Amino acid sequence: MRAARRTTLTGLALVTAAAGLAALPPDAEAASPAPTLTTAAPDIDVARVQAHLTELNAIASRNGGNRRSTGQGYRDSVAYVKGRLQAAGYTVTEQACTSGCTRGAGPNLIAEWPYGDASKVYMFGAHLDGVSAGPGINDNGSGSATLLEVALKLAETRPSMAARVRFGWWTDEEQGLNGSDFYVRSLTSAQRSAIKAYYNFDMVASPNGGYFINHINSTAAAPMKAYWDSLSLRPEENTEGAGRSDDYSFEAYGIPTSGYAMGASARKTSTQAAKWGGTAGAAYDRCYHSSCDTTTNINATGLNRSADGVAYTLWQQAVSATALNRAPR
Ligand code: DTR
Ligand code: ZN
Ligand code: ZN
Repeated sequence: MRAARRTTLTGLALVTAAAGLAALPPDAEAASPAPTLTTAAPDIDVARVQAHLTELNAIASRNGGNRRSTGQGYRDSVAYVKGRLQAAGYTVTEQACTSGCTRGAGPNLIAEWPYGDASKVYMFGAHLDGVSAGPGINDNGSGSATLLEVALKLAETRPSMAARVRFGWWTDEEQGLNGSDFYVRSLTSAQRSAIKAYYNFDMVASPNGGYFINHINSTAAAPMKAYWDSLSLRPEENTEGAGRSDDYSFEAYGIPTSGYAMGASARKTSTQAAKWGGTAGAAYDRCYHSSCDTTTNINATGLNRSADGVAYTLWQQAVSATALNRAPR
């Protein structure tokens, strides 16, 4: 769903590739229109993100009520995300976590959009596992479903790429950031230095949430912040989540990181309630790590603003206005 007031940024970003077009007389252009290239980020339909959440909730229900990394609920979550990506044309890799993970944990899932300069990789990640207590829909179906829908939108849009985009869905985060740590540890130093930024999405639809950005004043965070600033959301630093999610695995190796979050068990201050609405003195997510973290534990407005900002950031970092490096249609 298109958020109000996003026209400012899309208007600025809309670029028609003029190369070759300017020399043509208007009638020749009309007779044989060159393909219009645009760098404007697409709108992400929040209803489609919510449909993925409904699937993840159903997967938990069929598997003892959770999607913990060692259970069938996690393996079915991997199969769901993988199947949707493959149907859209991605080559998807399951990476077994062979050290540092809980015994029996399922794999990480990695998908790269294989166009653009391979020496510049922008990664977008979310943990796909949950805790044992419940279905894990805000934590972290929200981040997982957001990335799935953005990846599908990228494959559908097929823009010209300046850089590579790689998506990661991590296993065993809830037991200590283990899947993402294994992934980064397994890369060569050359592969690590090719990653120009890693963006993390963990709890992006908290019902009483706020608008938090990891390393909000960093270069990597600039497009994330620009998008939420364009909606006048006045985002703040994600202090509650610092060092507590998979971005930390990348940060530990010196890779620039950022991401969105809407908050966990910490309580909203009165200042925050005054600027964002919601209930002062109550947790951002009262169902954090509980059985009530179901599809009803989702703030659709926050989810929509997060998903559109992920797409905006991806397009800013990796999409090009030239006709190069474009997937065939
Ligand atoms: N999502 C949590 C980690 C966490 C704790 N507080 C915050 C705040 C904002 C984002 C994430 C977190 C977990 O995976 O348990
Ligand atoms: Zn989480
Ligand atoms: Zn958690």
